[in-house]
Amino acid sequence: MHPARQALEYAAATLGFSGVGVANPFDDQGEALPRFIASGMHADMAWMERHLPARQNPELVLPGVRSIIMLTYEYPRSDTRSVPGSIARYAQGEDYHKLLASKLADLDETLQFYGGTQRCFTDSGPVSERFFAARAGLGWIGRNGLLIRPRGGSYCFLASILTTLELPVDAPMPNHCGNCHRCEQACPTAALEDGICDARRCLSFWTIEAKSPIPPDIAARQGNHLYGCDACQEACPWNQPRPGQQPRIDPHLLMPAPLRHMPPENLDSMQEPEFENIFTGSPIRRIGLEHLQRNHRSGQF
Ligand code: B12
Ligand code: SF4
Ligand code: SF4
Repeated sequence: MHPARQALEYAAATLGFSGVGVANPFDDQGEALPRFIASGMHADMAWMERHLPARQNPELVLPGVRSIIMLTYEYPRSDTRSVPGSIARYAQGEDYHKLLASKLADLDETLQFYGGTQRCFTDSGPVSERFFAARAGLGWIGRNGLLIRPRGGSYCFLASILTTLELPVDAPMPNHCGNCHRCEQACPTAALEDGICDARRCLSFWTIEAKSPIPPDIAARQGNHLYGCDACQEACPWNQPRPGQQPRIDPHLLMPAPLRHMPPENLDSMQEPEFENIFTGSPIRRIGLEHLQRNHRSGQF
């Protein structure tokens, strides 16, 4: 094994990453992303338009890039209930951007030792993380648009390291969705079509990213989704618990008791200091109190 790859795998496992793979940054990404943007499926996420050139050409993100290292980091599979409503699994605990940033900085240091220059991201940069994770052999892109791993399903964060080191690439794996369409059937707002999620219909977009009021036709199907949505993952057979497969979950990502047990009336009448108290350090803080209350007023709790 390439010595840098060996060191990387060892360091990544020590830091709690569950998978590592390497892809060629210049693999053809096809037309899915430009089509997504041209048809307006990115809703009002204007930054996606700005990122498009860099997404399609990793050389613009890191001049001299030779490899893209993709990593997975598990998040909880347990239920999503908090008393005020359902919170997507990935957002129940501490903010993963911060949690993973320091681990990625450690991996950057490891690779510097081998002469590499790196840029690291997790959901934070102009990198097609699902595409490269699939190319790096970590899983396949399911009909819900997510990276599915045969031994872990889709409940994981993806992180990427662009490096100037030339590392041997991994082989992609076949798609195992077969004739299953459960994710499409389970989506409350019919947002999935041909493996692409239309953000204009997605509850994750409306409860997290949207700055405007949730439109009535979406709100009518919101159910108890307070922040994010996991319906297209809960339906997936690859996410069902299997005997002998209990991944180690970082305790920082578990839902803290004050959030799990917060009475709903507290949310409706909450003021900024209490919001800061409960949500500092959580990814939910980013949307602010006003939008969390908007989500609570519009759904069916
Ligand atoms: C924008 C965004 C969103 C938006 C838009 C969703 C969407 N339609 O992608 C919103 C806010 C709605 C969202 C929601 C969610 N998101 Co999001 N999101 C992103 C982000 C920042 C960009 C995704 C994007 O560009 N989408 C547009 C599509 C067209 O591009 P793409 O996903 O990269 O797909 C590529 C391939 O599929 C490929 N492709 C597709 N078809 C074909 C066919 C051929 C032939 C070829 C060659 C290529 C190809 O082309 C695309 C470009 O390379 C990524 C992080 C990142 N930088 O990648 C996270 C990310 C995809 N999100 C993530 C998560 C966890 C979620 C949610 C589950 C959160 C939640 N519980 O509420 C939901 C799931 C919704 C869903 N079913 O997709 C994770 C996914 C982890 C995983 N296991 O896959 C990511 C990777 C963040 C991370 N680093 O962990 N998200
Ligand atoms: S996150 Fe929810 S609304 Fe969005 S595509 Fe998946 S099931 Fe549909
Ligand atoms: S629910 Fe079925 S179709 Fe959807 S991603 Fe999972 S296996 Fe694929």
